[in-house]
Amino acid sequence: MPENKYNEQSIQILKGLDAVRKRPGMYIGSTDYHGLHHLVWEIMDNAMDEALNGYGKCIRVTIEKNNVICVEDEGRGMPTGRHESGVPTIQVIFTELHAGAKFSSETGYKTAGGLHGVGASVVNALSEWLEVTTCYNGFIWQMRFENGGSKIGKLIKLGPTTKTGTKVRFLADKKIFGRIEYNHTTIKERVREAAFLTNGLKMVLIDEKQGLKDEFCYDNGLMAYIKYLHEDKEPLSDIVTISGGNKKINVDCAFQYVDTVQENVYSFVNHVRTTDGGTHVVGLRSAFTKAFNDYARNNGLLKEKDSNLDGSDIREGLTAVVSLAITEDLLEFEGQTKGKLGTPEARNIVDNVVSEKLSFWLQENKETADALVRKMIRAYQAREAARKAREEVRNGTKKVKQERLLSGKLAVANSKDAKRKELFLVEGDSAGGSAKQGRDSKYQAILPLRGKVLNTEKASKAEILKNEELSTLIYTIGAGFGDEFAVEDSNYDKVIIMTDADTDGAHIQVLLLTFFFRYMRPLIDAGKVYVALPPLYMATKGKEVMYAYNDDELEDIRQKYGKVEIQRYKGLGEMNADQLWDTTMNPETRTLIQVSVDDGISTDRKFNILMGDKADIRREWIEDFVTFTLEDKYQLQEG
Ligand code: TSJ
Repeated sequence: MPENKYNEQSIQILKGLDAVRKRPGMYIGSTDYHGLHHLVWEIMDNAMDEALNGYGKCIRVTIEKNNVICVEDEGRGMPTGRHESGVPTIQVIFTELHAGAKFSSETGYKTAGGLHGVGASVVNALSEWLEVTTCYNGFIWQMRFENGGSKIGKLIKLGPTTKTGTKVRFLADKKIFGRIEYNHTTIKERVREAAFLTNGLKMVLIDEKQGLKDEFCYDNGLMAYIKYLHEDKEPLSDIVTISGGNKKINVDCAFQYVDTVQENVYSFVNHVRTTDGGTHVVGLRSAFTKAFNDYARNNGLLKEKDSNLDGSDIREGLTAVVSLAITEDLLEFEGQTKGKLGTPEARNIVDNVVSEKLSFWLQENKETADALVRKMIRAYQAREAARKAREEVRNGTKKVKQERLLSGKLAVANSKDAKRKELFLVEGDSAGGSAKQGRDSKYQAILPLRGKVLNTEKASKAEILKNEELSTLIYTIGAGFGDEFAVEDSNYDKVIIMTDADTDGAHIQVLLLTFFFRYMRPLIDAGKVYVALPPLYMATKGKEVMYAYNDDELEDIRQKYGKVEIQRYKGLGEMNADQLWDTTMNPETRTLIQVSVDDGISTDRKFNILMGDKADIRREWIEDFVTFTLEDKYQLQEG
């Protein structure tokens, strides 16, 4: 029972927290891995707010041994006075939904609290316990909540201090989240990102479970960010940084061109990623289009008869980070997930700031600028060639398409029901043979892949269409690729990558996932891309046959059955058709790993590293590949 009196207001409050516990998804999106980490982001964002407004130079995040999360800042502390209702303000902040905003200063910058943030009370509602300790006005204060905020402790004055700052520790509720397991890499990337976005702020991550400590602090964060993203890339320009703006909107931008075809524009508003861009990104793009076209014309690289360079050609190989600080009164967000900036003023400010500095930079660096423009003209020509190739294909006869499919030795599924059909991409002809024999031919199609899959991180669209394996894959799925990919046209509900559980198999997985990530991203986002999980061992005892998918399972079988005969599968080809069906393909018994990507920058970087130029870095990553994918990118699901 709460220690405070049960008045009408506290009943209201408990109802609010109860609503959060009843429907957590409404407040944090989901109760899986993402939802759990959302709690950490929420608390971190509050500490970041304080730093963003200039209070405190260090934020420390700790993953404690028992999965308690601790976030500490060196800000002003939290106000310890009483709210007009008579209860401590801190209590209101942690028990009343959406109370946070009311207690922040009106004119300052705001991070997630003002965006899609849900408030500290939601974290409290979803925690077994939460404890806040704050040094404010010369004293240390502490308050503790239990059981989703339903048991409220007293605000206790612990003693005097000369410091200021706030520390929040909480244990997420396993009744809500099931297993409480934080991902070190996910949290580390977020902590690092925070440091990139706030010059001079020291971000520390301590992982007590793994005994790891990381510190990130940058004087020129955006430049360091680009350097980090381009670790293994061949640069075509220096890293350029641009800053400007007015009292209400501050613009920081950094960019660099590298030797690839991808465009990567990462945008932030008040330190929160705007995944869907918005007016600031529109302004940035418009500045690049204008500045490069002006430069190309003024310097005779585009003649009068030539048409302007297209924005998409100008942005090939460009990585840019644009980070805005906007005062609360001008903040506007759009879209379902509120990931898109709507503030109209942001467009012109970014456009003006970037245009001016970019034009100046181009004039000052003519050699680089000329080389970039020549590359853009080549990009335009390549795009034209790819468009022609696509048109030929689209206008081609059925016979041409049929030949393409046959050349890939696709074993089609008989059903026409795209909602139930599955496409297995199988490594090698021999495994392909077993898969064709073992499958359910009504719903399962098999496409064997021979040899190496093309590395699409470096390839142009025209090269992809020329590549037999990938063009067959594109026609088989039947929904186009690249910008024109239309997931609703997919001939299959699941596309399942089935490779051997060895390094070669992992490499083929990476190459295929790179292709899906870069050219059929909506297929991944729709949850239609999977990796099959074949067993590593077959154990037999008399007539009984058992399969183990990892060493732990094998050990379990040994414990349970004593002496068993064990066969280690080196590849899918060693399994006969029945075994392959039973263990890996039968929807009733198989385990599939659904591929999902965090909308993070780190994902992009991983693909860059995996598929980029520097073979030595790549090899290291590939050797780690299985752990990397299981922890960071794949979520296990049955069925
Ligand atoms: F999320 C949270 F509430 F639990 C939380 C808040 C967690 C952490 C780690 C830090 C914080 C936090 C809040 N750090 N610093 C503050 N600052 C204030 O709440 C504050 C202090 C002074 C004034 C003022 O106008 O004097 C205003 C505010 C919002």
